[in-house]
Amino acid sequence: MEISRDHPRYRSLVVRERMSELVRQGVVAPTGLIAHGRGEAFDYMLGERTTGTAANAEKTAAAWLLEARRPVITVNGNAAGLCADGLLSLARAVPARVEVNLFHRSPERVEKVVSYLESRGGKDVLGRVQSSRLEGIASDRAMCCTEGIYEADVVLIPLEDGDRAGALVKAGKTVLAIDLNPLSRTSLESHVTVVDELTRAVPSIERTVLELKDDAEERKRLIAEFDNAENLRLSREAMCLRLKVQGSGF
Ligand code: PTJ
Repeated sequence: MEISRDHPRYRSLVVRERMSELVRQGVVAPTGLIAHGRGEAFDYMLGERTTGTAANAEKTAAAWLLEARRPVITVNGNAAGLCADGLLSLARAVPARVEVNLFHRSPERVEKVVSYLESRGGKDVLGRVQSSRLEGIASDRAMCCTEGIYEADVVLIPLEDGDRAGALVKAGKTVLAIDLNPLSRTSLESHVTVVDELTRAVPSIERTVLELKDDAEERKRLIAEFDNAENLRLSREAMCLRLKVQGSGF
């Protein structure tokens, strides 16, 4: 579909077209479009901007990634479709392993998402061979890579489902989520929830990774002072304010 650059929602329409095309290619799950629409609605309520609260969560996530012994970034179809280059760049900056882990899991789709990341320059992307299981999930979604999620101490989960976020927490991992819905189980269960749109959050986390590389003191301060319940409360408050003061662009 031809999209006019003058359209006020140009970027959103372009992203929707790309996600639809990636559904046709089998990278994004059909229901990934529903998840994307839910994300768009929450982002609208945020004013499609990174709040101060989200910026602080992004800094804290960067600090955790740098403090980790074995950091892993998980990637599903939506995350790959929206932000493959950004996530691979962040993984190189930390450095962290990248593991494809899907909600709608089939060997064919895992292969498609891994290959898609490789076509964008991803090296050593994990996911094809998943021989370990996360405790607490009955289905195949418990499967993960031994040298990836299973042995990770810190896991960044963009757009994760609640069951797996909870299982990762129970498994003793420090869980960093990127999720525009401050009410989701993933948001509530994670240690650090970045309530921001993925394509804004990931470059912001990477910028802080570069800034904090040689600043262990600031990393420790960010981690010690972070309170996820308060972070989520402030994120909900930002949405309420936006709804009350419609169109103010505050
Ligand atoms: O590729 P698969 O098979 O692993 O499936 C991926 C999806 C996303 C379909 C699957 O994990 C799923 O159903 O997720 P949920 O439970 O719908 O959760 C997705 C969360 O991400 C929701 O809370 C959305 O609000 C949020 N979200 C959607 N788009 C974005 C987002 N958060 C940040 N940035 C976005 N662009």
